[in-house]
Amino acid sequence: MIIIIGIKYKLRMILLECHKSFMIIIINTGIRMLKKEVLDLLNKQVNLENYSSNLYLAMSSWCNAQGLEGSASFLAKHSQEELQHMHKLFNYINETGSQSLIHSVDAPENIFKDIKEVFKLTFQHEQHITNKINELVDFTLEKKDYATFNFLQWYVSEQHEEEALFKSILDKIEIIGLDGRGLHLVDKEIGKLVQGK
Ligand code: OFO
Repeated sequence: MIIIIGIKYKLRMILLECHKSFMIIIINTGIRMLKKEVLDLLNKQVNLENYSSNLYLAMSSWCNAQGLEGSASFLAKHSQEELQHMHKLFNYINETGSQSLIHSVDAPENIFKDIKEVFKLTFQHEQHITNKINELVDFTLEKKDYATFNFLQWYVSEQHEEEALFKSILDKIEIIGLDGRGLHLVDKEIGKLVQGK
């Protein structure tokens, strides 16, 4: 007699147990796999987070070349955070038994007009990311993928914080200005954000 339990989802483990004339095959099914359209969008987001990390790293490098150490270390740290965002998505996808796909990413800008342009671009980029996250959230609801919808709430809150952070830096630049010692003061203020001072 053969009893097979659970063949609905991805096969993870097969345990054979022989007992006299009975053979029981237990198949541990793992958890639900993602719908293909949801998976495709999540994979796009993985690569977008990777791009964000590279973009902020390129900005950090530019700041460093200008002697703007505070901004350089702030952006390098933020580049690391973007990698964490990428890995969080990557892990979620793989935990569902689906496969996260890593693609090549476009080269980011490397040359900027001034520090104001750098932070204007970061703010615009974060707004773009927020739109992408919102599209994903909408789509998961439409597809009734409540687990992914729930998972994405972390990104919704994170985007709110990031937009507020980059907007506050832009405000500082506006208030202090970049003339005379302004640039030095701005850079110092941005550097303080690394230690959360
Ligand atoms: Fe800066 O944002 Fe990622 O998600």
